[in-house]
Amino acid sequence: MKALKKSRYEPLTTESLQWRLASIGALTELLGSATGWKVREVGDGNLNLIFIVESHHGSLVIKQALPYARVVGDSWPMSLDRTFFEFNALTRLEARDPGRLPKLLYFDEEQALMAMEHLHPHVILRKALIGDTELPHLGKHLGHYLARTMFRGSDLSMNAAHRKADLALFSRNVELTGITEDLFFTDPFIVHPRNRHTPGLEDCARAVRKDMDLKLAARALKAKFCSCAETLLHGDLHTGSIMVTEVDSRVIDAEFAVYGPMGFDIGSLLGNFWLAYFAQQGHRPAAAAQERGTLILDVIRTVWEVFVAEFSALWRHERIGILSGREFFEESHDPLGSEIALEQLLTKIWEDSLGFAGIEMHRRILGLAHAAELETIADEDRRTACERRALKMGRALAVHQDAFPTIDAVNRLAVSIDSQ
Ligand code: SR1
Ligand code: MG
Repeated sequence: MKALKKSRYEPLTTESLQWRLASIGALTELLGSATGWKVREVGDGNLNLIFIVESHHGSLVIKQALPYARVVGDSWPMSLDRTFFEFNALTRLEARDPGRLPKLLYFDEEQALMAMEHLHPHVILRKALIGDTELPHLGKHLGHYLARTMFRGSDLSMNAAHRKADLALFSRNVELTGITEDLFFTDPFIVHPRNRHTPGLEDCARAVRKDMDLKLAARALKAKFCSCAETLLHGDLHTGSIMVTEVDSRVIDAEFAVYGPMGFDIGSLLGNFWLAYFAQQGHRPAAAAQERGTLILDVIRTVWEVFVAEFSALWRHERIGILSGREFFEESHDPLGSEIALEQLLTKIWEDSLGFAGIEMHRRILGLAHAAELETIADEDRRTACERRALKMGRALAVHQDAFPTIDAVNRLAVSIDSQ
């Protein structure tokens, strides 16, 4: 009989980290001998342990998976495999848009841990959007990131063998993909014990569960997420998965990576920006909320416009994959056909993105995992009012994905709902 291999996995603690990782060269090279390390646990996400380790020589971050979902506790067991998928996603996404993710320093699959660059003085984007941080480069950084990772992880860029091997690898990320399928596309639209919402929204939650058009949209978008393996997604690209300073933007937390439709990452991100927009009235007086809101809408516009420009440039100059279609167009003296194909693809990505954004806005208000931009509004009546407006916008996007010709048209709808 084959003996079962006993895993050496053990969660780290602030006390044990120093001696358990003392002999890892990648760490001592940066931090010096472990006797001089100062360790603190700073994780405030839904899943993992996050330690910052500092010494006189430098600092780094250790991220370790727990065998359960931290946000719920050990009643929700979870496999440790997510670190393996995050490691594989991180290396690929970083190669596709160099410098936009934290540098990886060390990976131990059995301990489900990674050591990474300590991003500082960066803060989580959710916090920056609630506060007053200037973000003049954010839209450009994220537009480039989306275009480069969406394009370069797809059949437009990769050869068949490489693309299919990656598709097979990430299709094993069943557990976390399943969480997205449930939490994103199903729970907010049914009665489920995982759901929670601000008490004043009970009528909205009930109306959502009876809204046939919205549920049809959620089902169709879930089908697209499950079956349209278009590119390697980050898989959880919200404003809590981005760290920023005024000049830098970094994408973190890629453990939900899976092959899926390009619009999923774009829509998740834009949906969270619109949530941050609707939260502003809960955080400051009307004039200041309007000013901060305008800045957020500008970031949204820039993300989309830079995405389109960069994706179009990659289409014209870097289309070397199995699905390039060059044989139909450029190689058949039909350059116009290539431009039309690009236009058609961008329209599909645009409509998908709006649909996914609408669903993300629902699940962050009615589901399990909420958005700090709204959650930190202390006054419950104000929070309820902000969330009602966000849900109205979310429904319009999910149900009428094809009704918005431009990003400005969507932003105009946001302004008009926000002023009601
Ligand atoms: C149990 S995990 C809940 C949520 O946290 C992650 O950040 C994802 O957004 C997931 O849906
Ligand atoms: Mg996360």
